[in-house]
Amino acid sequence: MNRWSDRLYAIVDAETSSDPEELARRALSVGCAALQLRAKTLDDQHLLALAEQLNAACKQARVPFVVNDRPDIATLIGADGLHLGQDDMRIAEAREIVGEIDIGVSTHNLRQALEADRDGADRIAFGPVFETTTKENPDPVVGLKNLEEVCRSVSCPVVAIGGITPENGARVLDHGATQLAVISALPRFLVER
Ligand code: TZP
Ligand code: MG
Repeated sequence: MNRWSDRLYAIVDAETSSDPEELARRALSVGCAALQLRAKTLDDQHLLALAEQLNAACKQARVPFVVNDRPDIATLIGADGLHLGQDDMRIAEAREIVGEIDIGVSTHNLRQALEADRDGADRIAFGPVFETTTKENPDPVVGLKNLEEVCRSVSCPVVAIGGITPENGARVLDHGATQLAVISALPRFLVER
């Protein structure tokens, strides 16, 4: 455990991490509140194998495991959550496939956040809060003021994403985010104390 463990939504990105299994193992051993697998370019066989491995590790650590983009894979492996983007399936359609597991939705402005909340999202991700180089063609930076407004306006938990580091993490939490979703700075959040 460290000071971030209860608030860290660790995203293991198969494209940018040289060893996704090792990174996931480390996140689970130091401590995180949830772990998501993001793999935009892996073929289905490798995605399924990696998702199965991380899901088993998460189950053992009693940490919810979330699959990005793929309701079919989430269902097949028995994941705890599914994460959808603005261009993915709608919540109601995904719900038909995944049943009662948690569904999160990426949002980039107040309108999208309110819509996802109204449509029954179990959590929303809001960002990019700061500049990020991880996402291709990211939406405009939303900043802390907009984050605070969204956190005040929706009823579901808000996970802040985009450019979050150990240096700015406390400020992001102070503006109402429930959790910090982190990709590139994840190893830096995993120092033991
Ligand atoms: N959605 C908004 S920003 C982002 C995603 C997937 C990337 C976040 O990556 P990082 O490296 O933590 O800035
Ligand atoms: Mg997506």
